[in-house]
Amino acid sequence: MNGDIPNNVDLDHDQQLRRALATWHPRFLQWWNEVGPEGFDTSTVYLRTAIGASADGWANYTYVKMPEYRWGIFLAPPENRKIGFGDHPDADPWQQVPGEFRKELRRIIVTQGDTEPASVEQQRHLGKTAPSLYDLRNLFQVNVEEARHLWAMVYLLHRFFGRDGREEAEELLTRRSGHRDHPRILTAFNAPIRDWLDFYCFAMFTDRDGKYQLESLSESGFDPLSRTTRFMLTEEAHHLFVGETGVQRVVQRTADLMKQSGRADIGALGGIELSVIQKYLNLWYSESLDLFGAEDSSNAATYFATGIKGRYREHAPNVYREHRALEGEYEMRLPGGAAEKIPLRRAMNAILRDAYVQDCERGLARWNRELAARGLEQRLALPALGFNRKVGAFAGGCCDPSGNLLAPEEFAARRGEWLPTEEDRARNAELMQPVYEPGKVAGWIAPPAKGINGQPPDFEYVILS
Ligand code: BYC
Repeated sequence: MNGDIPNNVDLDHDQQLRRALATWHPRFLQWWNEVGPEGFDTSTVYLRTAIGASADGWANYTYVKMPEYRWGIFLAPPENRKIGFGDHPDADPWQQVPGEFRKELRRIIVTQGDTEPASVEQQRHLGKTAPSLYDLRNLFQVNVEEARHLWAMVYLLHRFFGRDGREEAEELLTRRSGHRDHPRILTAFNAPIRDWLDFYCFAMFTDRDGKYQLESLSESGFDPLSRTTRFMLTEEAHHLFVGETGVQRVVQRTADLMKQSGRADIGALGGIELSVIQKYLNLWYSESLDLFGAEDSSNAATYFATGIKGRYREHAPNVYREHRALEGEYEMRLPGGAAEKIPLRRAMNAILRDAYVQDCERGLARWNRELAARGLEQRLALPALGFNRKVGAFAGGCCDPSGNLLAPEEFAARRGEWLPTEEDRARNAELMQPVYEPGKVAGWIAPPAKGINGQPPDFEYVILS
C-alpha cells in the first residue's frame, strides 16, 4: 500500500513511518468511506493530484474515482533561513522537536490536523445539490485536498512524535464534526454546512482563517512544520478562490434579478435575496473570527517567544521593523467601544486576525462592485467584531451587526434579522436542486467566468455513474 503514496519525504527508506502508515492508511480509507462525500464513490472526477512538490508536480490533472485518489506527503523545498523571531531570532530552525516545546507543538499540529477532516465531514452531503458539474468538481477537489492536509499533519505526528503522535493521528479519525461526545476541537468545525451558500461562505471565511494560520505556522522554527504548511498553502489558494468567486457568482445572479425586476424581493424569480446572503456572511465571518482564539493570549505569547509560531509574513522584507516584539502595545477593542492596551506578544492572535479582516474586506469590496456595476444602491457588509462571538473579548456579550450592545433577550428576539433562519434555509433547500448536465448552471447562481485548467464551459468535470 505504501508504494502508492506519492511523497518527497523518502518514505521508501523510513521504516518507522511506513509501519505507522500501514495501520493508519486503511483506517483513513475507512473514515473517508464513512464520512467523506456521500454518493459519488463510483463517479469519475477531473481532479488535480499532487505528485511532486515542483511547479509541474503539484497540479497534475486527471480523471479519478475519489476513493482511488493518491493522497501523498509533500514538504516544500528547504530554505536557508534562521528562526527569525521571538527570543532567539538568530538560531537555526529545528529539524527535530525540541523536548521543551514538544507539548505545544503537538497541540498546534493536532489542532490544525483536526480541522481538515472536520471540513470534509461538514461538506459530506453537498454533492447531492450541486449547482453545476463545475461546482461539484470544485467541492470534491477541496475535499480530497483537505484530506491530504490531514495526511500532512499525520506525517508530522508519525514522524516526530513517537507513540503519542500515533495515538493523536488515530484520534483525528475518531472525532466527528458536530458529535455530541466526540466533537472536533474548534467551534466553527462543528457548525453544520447545510447548503451551497454555507459552503461558499465557509471556503471564503473559514478557509481564509486556514490561510492565515498556515502562513504563521510556515514561519515556525520547527522546520518540517514550516515546510509542510508552505506546501499546503499552494493548494489552499484554490479553496479560497472557490469561496470568493462562489459568493460573487451568487451576488451577480441576485444583482441581475434585482436590476431586471426593479425589486429586492427576488425570491419568486429563483434568486437568493441579498438580505439572506448578508445573513450567511454574518454567520460564517463571525464563526471564523472565533478561530483566531482570544485577543489577549498567553498561549500565543509563548508560541511567539519560543519560535513555534510567527506573525503573518514575519520573514517577508519590510513588513516588520523588529522581530522580537518585546516593546510596544496593541490596543484591544472591547464591547461597547472601550479599548485596553496589552503587550504586543500577548496580542499575536489579534494581530493575525487584523490581517485576516483586511483580506475579507477586500473580498467584500469585490462583491459590492457587482452591485455598483448594475446601478444598485444596496451593499453587503461585514458585521462588527463583537457580533455573534463565542471566543475572546466579545464572548458572552450580545451585539447587533453594527456593534451596538444589546440585552440577551433583544438579541434572541432579533436573531432572525441577522442570522439565517429555518425559513431562509428551507427556501435555499428548495432552490438548490442539482444540475448535473455539462455546461448547465442552476438559476440561483451565475456561471463561472472560466473553466478549470482552461477547460471549455461544457466540459464534463464529473462523469456520474
Ligand atoms: N474553539 O489563548 P487562546 C483551517 C481555546 S483553519 C474552541 O485564545 P490559543 C481549515 C484554546 O484551545 C486553521 N476552543 O487560544 C479551514 C484554549 O484552550 P485551553 C486551523 C478554542 O491557544 C477550512 C483556550 O480557548 N489552524 O486550516 O492562542 C477547512 C484559550 O485559548 C477556540 C489553527 O488553528 C475555538 N475557536 O489559540 C479546512 C492553527 N479558540 O488551553 C481547514 C493551530 C481558542 O484553555 N491552532 N480555544 O484548554 C492555534 O494556533 C491555536 O490553537 C488557536 C487558538 C489559534 C486556534
